[in-house]
Parts: sequence; structure tokens; C-alpha cells
Amino acid sequence: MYKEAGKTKFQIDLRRHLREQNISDNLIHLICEIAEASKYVINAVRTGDLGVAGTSNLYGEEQLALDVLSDRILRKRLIHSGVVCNIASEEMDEIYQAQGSAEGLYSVAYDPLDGSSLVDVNLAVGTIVSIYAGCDLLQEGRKQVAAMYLLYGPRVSLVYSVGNGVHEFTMNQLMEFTLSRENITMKPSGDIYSPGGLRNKYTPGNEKFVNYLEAKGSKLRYSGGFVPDINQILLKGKGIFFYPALKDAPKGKLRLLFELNTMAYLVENAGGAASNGTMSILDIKPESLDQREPIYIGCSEDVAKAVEFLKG
Ligand code: AFP
Repeated sequence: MYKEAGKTKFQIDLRRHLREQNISDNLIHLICEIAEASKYVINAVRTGDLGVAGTSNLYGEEQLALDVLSDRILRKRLIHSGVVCNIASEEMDEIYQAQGSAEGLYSVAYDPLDGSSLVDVNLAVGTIVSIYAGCDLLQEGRKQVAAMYLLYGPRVSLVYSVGNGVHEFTMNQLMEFTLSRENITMKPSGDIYSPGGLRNKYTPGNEKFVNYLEAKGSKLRYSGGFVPDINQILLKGKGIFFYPALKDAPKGKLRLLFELNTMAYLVENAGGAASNGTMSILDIKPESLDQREPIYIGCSEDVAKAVEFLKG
């Protein structure tokens, strides 16, 4: 604790905050290792090659050099953490086994650099991480023991939950993460909307939902980066992000394991909701690593309204 300009401040760092949660030492170590790895990812984002890698990922999408490098940074750190069993990444074709099943280990699913195609135009991007106890990565999102993302914007922030509130940390000048917001909570309804996908490919229910949002005066806020778009809604505590099923993409675009489960866990823990239009994202039992789902995520009443329009 120190005094600055007459104010008393508590500089709580990530490790200290984690120690106050009722979680294992291994999980504390793992979350801190991911936070450490993010410092190298930021360096790659800020100074790395903007070209393509000449390879493609699990979805057949062309990988950027930054995707491949960020993936290597995260994976290496996870392997050396000594507390990880299985690792799945949006950038890898299959599960990587760091070590065999043993008591107290965790498995991790992550997107090392979500929104990487936005780096060349200097928009915000992020890292998205889901952590499960044991070696099974195809568990319902509700079974996550921790969810976190890192946002690389004008500032670097880390948002995490271990099921006991949602907390934001901001990187300081010493590159340490210190607590900036504790127990983030969302309002029941909001006035921001972030709609993914081409509108001329929307189904009638989605079209009606957008008309409803515009009629109620919601402002359009969409950057094309899932992490900054969700961060805005979560931290302002209001609004809805959706990437619906499209006429030519019945499962939408976003990935259940690498994008949706993490954000659904964080938003639900902040009092919001996340649905694929028929059920909670966190109750979906994944069938494969590359599963996609439509998503409506944000204030609970706004998500409920979307579901109502889809049924209608
Ligand atoms: P990239 O990683 O290929 O840039 O995709 C980013 C993303 O998965 C997610 O961050 C955005 O919410 C979504 O795609 C944006 O998709 P559209 O470009 O179709 O709006």
C-alpha cells in the first residue's frame, strides 16, 4: 500500500489476488505462467513480421507468422509449466500431450492471437484461454476451472475468473499485472450491440432482432476483434455481441473451444448470459475441437430477447 496525491492505493498483483481465491497452487502457477507468456506475445504483436506463415490451421485458414509465433510462445510455456496434461490451440491440428494423466494437472484450450488479421491495421487483438481440470478437453464450458483473456490494446489488460467473480488487471510500467477492477458486474440490459456476419445472410429472426435493437436506440460498436468487442460490453456492463448462424453458415463463425466457452464463462460470472440461440453456450457438450456455434452474449435480458426473436 502506498500514498499518491493524497489517495490510498492498493497495488494488488495477479499472484496475490489468485492466492486469495480458493484454488490449487498448480492453478495459480498456470495462470501466472500464461500471464508471463503474454508479455512475449505482446512483443511479437508490436514488432513481429506481419506476413503470412505459408501454413494453414485446423480450419484451413491461412496462418500469419504472428499466429504461429504466438502459438509457439504459449505452448512452450504451458509445456514447461509442469502442471499441464493436454493442450489444444486454434492454431494446432490436434491435441498436444504435454504429459500423461496425473493428479492435479490441467488441460488448456486457447486462441493465441485472436483477431490477428487486424494487427496490420493496428486494431486491438487478444489471447483467449480456457482451463479444465484433468486431461479431457471436450468438457462442457461450465466445467472450466478458470477462464481468462488478455487484451492487447492501447493498454494491456488481463481479465480472469475462477468462478468467484470476474476481475481485471492492467499491465503497469514494470510489466506487472495489477488489479484495476474487481467483481465486474453486468446490467440486465444495455444499449450497445456488436453484430458479426453479413446482414444479407441473416435469417429472419436475426434480422428482426437487429431492427428491435436499432428501434430501442442501441449503438453499433463492432471492431472485428472478439476480445476487444467482448471487453467493451463486459467492462461497461451493458450490451450484446452476437455472431449468428448465417444462411450459408448454419453454425456461424466462432469456435466453441477456443473463443466462446471462455467468454461465456466470464460473462455469466459477471451476471450476463451466453446462448447459441437454443441453449446456454456453457451447457454444450463439445463433439470436436473445431466445433463452431452461433453466439448471443452479453446482458441477460438482451440475450433472452434474441432467443425470443429466433423462436418467433
Ligand atoms: P481472425 O482471427 O481471422 O482475424 O478472426 C477474428 C474473429 O475470429 C473474431 O475475433 C471476430 O469476432 C470475428 O472473427 C470477426 O469476424 P468477421 O470478420 O466475419 O466480422
